[in-house]
Amino acid sequence: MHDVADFRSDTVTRPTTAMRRAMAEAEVGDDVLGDDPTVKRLQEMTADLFGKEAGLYVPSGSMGNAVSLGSQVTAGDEIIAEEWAHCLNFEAGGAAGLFGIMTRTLRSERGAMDPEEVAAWIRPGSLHTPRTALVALENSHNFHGGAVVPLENMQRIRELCLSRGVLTHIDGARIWNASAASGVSLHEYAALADSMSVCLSKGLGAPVGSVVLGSKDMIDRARVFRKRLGGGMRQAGVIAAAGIVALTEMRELIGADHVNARALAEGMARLPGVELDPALVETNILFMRVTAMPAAAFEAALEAEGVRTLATGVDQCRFVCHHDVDREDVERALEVMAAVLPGVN
Ligand code: TLP
Repeated sequence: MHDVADFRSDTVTRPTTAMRRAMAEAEVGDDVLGDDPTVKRLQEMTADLFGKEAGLYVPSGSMGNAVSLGSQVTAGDEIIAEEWAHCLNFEAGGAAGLFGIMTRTLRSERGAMDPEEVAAWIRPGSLHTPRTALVALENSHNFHGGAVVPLENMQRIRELCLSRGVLTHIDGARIWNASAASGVSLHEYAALADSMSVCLSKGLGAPVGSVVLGSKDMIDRARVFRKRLGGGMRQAGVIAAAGIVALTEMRELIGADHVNARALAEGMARLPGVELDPALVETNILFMRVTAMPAAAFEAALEAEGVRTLATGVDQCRFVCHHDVDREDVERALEVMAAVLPGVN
């Protein structure tokens, strides 16, 4: 149990002792000049894990998506993405603001867009219409409650993208969670992507960093965009070392976060004044509706008792399980909720 049970996000995880040790001992060089051995190792390890030609270490998931889009899509071209895609909703408008990218958003069934609808919206470009350059997928899907987008759905979209000359990007910030929950391998997912961004600093617990994956050529272009955005880091081996520990030691622990999230959901579903379907909790994220009080008041009431959540709407909160919350934290959170929700006792 922790002093504060922080369910706001899996981004709040602190580096483990092994990570801090690796950081202290990291061999470093100037990565912008291409000679930080630890960064190189992290990039190669990640690329191998996913069966991709090359990898590029970037400071954040947002930059991972940004360099993937910026290096592959020309201003005025359009991308198709699910309406709640992180890259369009929570990255401060980067696609448009940085690169002049047009966006076409589609509704979905728990993050899985209808391939027929995607096909209908792919446009070759004309005197009047933008050209569709890329389809962006996200798995697991954050704002669909950590839903795992089915492999077959992604495969169908990939096939039609290939047949129409359109690129595919996967925001795999939580691909570890998707893979652990579905049993689909990292290679199988990555085979569907021209570019993919995977985060080390969410479920895997590294303090910072993401890796962009793609062909050698794609990664060379992405490196230019990373530099352009100010993301070229010098002795970055100090942080990349924690990423290596994250990849080697933390992936196998991720299933425990899913078990905790399901237990939290099942406990919450028994409370009055709360609505959610625990059966929909597939990974480490859950969204719940609080009907007994405004979500902001609920968030504040829990905070006062050392339990943190994120109000994501007037009547909605998100809870995320991760390495730094354990089963006791889950039990405590349920007790605190029972105490603050009116009508329980
Ligand atoms: N998500 C954060 C917030 O921005 C909402 C969170 O707490 O979940 N892709 C996906 C699917 C993400 O969930 C996030 C972060 C990112 C990209 C961006 O990663 P960072 O925060 O490293 O820029």
